Amino acid sequence: MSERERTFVMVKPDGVQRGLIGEIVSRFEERGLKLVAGKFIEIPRELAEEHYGEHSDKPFFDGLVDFITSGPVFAMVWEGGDATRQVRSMVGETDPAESPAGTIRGDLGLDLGRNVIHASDHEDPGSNEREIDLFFDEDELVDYERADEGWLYE
Ligand code: DGI
Repeated sequence: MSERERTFVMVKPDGVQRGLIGEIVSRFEERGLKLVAGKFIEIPRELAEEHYGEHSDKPFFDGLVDFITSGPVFAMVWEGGDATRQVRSMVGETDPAESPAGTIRGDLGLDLGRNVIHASDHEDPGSNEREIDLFFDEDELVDYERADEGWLYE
């Protein structure tokens, strides 16, 4: 059985303004992932710079920070078996143009700089925990059992 873990997901300002929060939350809920935290916030610039710190030397960094702080985002924590990899496979590639139909970016986005959603990187071990810590306090994460859990895992 795959190991249960938590992963960080965020509907970016373009997804919020385009009314896609419900659609995105539904996809993860229907997949069987469990929502353990969620909040609607405007990201302070300092937090945005820390969150995207690995890109600080890239030419698109300032534009990326401007964009992610340009309006509210919906930040979430989802839990499930192998959740980081499962979520990333549902999100698609970084560039919506490279993302297959059926993925969130492939169905809902067109442009690399407006790709609707952020999700922790399964190829960067520990990024899920780091990002959850960055955006949420421990007491904002809710422990509970979802009624269908017995039917989702072997
Ligand atoms: O984890 P991802 O969001 O798929 O991708 P990432 O961590 O490599 O990059 C973070 C965000 O930065 C990405 O969602 C969109 C933006 N980005 C990445 N590469 C480029 C970029 N934006 C522009 N304008 N140009 C890029 O080459």
